[in-house]
Amino acid sequence: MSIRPILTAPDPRLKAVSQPVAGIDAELRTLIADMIETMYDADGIGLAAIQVGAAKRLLVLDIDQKDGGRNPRVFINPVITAASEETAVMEEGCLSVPEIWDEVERPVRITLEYMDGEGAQQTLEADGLLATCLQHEMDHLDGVLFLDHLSKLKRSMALKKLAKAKKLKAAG
Ligand code: K2U
Ligand code: ZN
Repeated sequence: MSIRPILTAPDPRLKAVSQPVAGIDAELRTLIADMIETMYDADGIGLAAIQVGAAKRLLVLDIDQKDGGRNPRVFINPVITAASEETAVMEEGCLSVPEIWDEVERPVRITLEYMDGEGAQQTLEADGLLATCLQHEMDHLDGVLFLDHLSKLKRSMALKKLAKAKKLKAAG
């Protein structure tokens, strides 16, 4: 297993629409293991494949990390098949948008169809943090960042802050 570099905005690769996974092979299993290790190393609770430069409809998450316990979950070719009309606002961050946090409104409940890491087709009813995280990661699969849900002004200010931070980091 390896820790892979996480792409950060405004990297144009993050805007790619990821392609369906054709099948579970050794290469995909390595990518999944690397994504899980990379997520934990970055103290994240979710990670989409595009964030490590792989434009595949694949995400991992672990919202159960308590006292060092780990419960990583794998979602291959996930599709949201239903979403509640009821919405809620939650503050979101993103490993690809460092040091920026803001509120995003999303449906509170979703139904998700996906293939799990063992290749079994699953249906999941999610709410709370799991629903928010899944929707955040699903956005990544379509090249959408949580910034894209913000006002033009807030998004512009965030991108300017990110570009400045990247410039300072490059200058050492
Ligand atoms: O996509 C990601 O970068 C993973 C997100 C998952 C998430 C976002 C919003 C709401 C729920 C989950 C990150 O794990 S959010 C937490 C975070 C952000 C920056 C640095 C460390 C942790
Ligand atoms: Zn994210």
